[in-house]
Amino acid sequence: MSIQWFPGHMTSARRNAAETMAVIDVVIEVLDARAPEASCNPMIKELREQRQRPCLKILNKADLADPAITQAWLDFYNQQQGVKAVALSCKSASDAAKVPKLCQPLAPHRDSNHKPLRMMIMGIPNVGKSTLMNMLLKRRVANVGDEPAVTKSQQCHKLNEHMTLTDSPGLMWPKIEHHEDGLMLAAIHAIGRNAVIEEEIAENLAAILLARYPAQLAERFALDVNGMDGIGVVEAVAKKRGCLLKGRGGEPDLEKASMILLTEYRAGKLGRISLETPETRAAMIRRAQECQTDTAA
Ligand SMILES: Nc1nc2c(ncn2[C@@H]2O[C@H](COP(=O)(O)OP(=O)(O)OP(=O)(O)O)[C@@H](O)[C@H]2O)c(=O)[nH]1
Ligand SMILES: [Mg+2]
Repeated sequence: MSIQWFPGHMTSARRNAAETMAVIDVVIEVLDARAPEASCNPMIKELREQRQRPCLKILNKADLADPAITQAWLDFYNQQQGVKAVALSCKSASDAAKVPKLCQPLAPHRDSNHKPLRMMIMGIPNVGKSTLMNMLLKRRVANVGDEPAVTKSQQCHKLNEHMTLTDSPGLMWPKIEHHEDGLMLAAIHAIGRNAVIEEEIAENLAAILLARYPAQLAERFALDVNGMDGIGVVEAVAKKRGCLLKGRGGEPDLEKASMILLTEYRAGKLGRISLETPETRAAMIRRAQECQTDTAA
């Protein structure tokens, strides 16, 4: 079943974003460095391009992502017109402090009291937008929390005499085209729990870990992962962590084990792990196109 999550408040959030887009100079798009393209909202691109606004793409939570893969993504984005990309961990004050200086060259005509540089932070839920806002303002103006859709409305603050900053609610889009994207977005916790089946998300995460980070997976859960598949990993985690269904003859509690795998991955306990690379993404798109051609034939 495909994953879709577009709760009601996002319709008004989209409308408000379109209005604010008319009166800002630079979009700060916060992505998740572990799945940068999956976390790129096509609706934000469309709103930005309608108004021809330049964009600073922040690959945030870089502390949780594979550094070599993050570098490959930066090279990918820095070739795009009107885009500057940087990898940061906005939980760190010194990283967040780099943001205004990176935005300034994107709108060189906006640098005075008369013409302040106006920036809007956008992105999908739970990527760290409000964390960045609070860090830059050096006070807690926005609630933050490790769950999607904490922020429900925009707020604008003066950063200094010649800069303003708007935080906005996390935005999804009405139809996620690739099922793999939905699975990755759920794994990084950008999608509400009511819209996903955790076992499916954990199984897919386990399959990615088996393919690309088997040593980290084996070490974290003390497993011999040879010959295992995704669901086999979830079952093995259940056994290792004593997650058994009561009164069912020692049957593994896959739901509980799935949450353990997801929670530990999200917290970085398996190490710095990226879910997609420019190559895996290109292959995924090729597969989808081939599938479409086959269906049309
Ligand atoms: N590891 C890590 N965690 C981060 C980073 N930035 C933010 N977080 C955490 O990510 C979670 C979400 O942060 P928020 O700032 O609330 O995210 P948001 O994008 O405003 O989320 P919504 O308002 O729900 O759209 C919080 O638990 C933050 O502490 C980072 O650079 N690294
Ligand atoms: Mg927020």
